Amino acid sequence: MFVPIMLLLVGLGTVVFHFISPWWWTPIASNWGYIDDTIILTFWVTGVVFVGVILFMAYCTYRYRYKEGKKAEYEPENPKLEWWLTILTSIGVALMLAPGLWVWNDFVTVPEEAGEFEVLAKQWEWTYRFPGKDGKLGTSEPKYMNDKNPFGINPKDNNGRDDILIDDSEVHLPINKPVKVLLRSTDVLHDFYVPQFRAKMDIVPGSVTFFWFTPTKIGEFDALCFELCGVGHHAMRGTVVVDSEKDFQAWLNEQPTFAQSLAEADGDSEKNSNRIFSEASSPDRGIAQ
Ligand SMILES: [Cu+2]
Repeated sequence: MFVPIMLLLVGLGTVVFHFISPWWWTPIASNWGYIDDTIILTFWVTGVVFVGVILFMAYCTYRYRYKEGKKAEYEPENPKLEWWLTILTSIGVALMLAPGLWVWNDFVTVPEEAGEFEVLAKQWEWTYRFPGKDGKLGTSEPKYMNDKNPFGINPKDNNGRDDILIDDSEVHLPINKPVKVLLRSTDVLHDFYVPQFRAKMDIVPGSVTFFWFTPTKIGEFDALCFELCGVGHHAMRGTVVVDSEKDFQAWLNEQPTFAQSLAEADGDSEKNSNRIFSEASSPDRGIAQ
């Protein structure tokens, strides 16, 4: 009796712990309730199977326990049972995976009205860039990166001159506005993750990855790097502040544009900034990676 009772206790304990566990997700602060729904569905499917298997094992270890003179039968094939197992397993796996196809499709289909901003990751900090008044981010390339142009914005691209640079780990976003997050890295793999937004994406040097979401709660949230990226990985943290539209605009207006930050970097002179433009674009300038 010992084994069946222990099995039942393990099953019961696991289920009870799942419901009273002190570890659960932080309250959601974005539109991605779908992500939670699919995980909860997975918990249900795997939970039902787990309880079923435990009960079955407890029953078998009790019903077929050792008895004097009883002999086990050898039955290597049972097509009927195998069919049932195959069908039930397929239904379970399909239930877990199929909803993900719809959710993923949504996840990579950015709404047309979405705004955008860029996250630039480097060991071990976050910086950000917003499009300026023209609504367009300027093109960027590693060859333009230097001390005065850490974002590597193409100085010849007019779309980039009014880009707003956030050379700080804290970024603000307006509430209830869908936003496309473009992700770049200057060095190694990183991953931008705000747990409350239920959305994250790897950042791959040499390419621009993206995801989108709509912040739905005003507040301050931790942005974590979710890809082991070196000894400072644990400290690679940022802050996303979700503001009302008014507060967001007020904050954004205080941030320097690319043209301004270039001028500032070169002694507040617009004339000098033009010189940097031409310097930065010469091919032999240092590349930051
Ligand atoms: Cu990182």
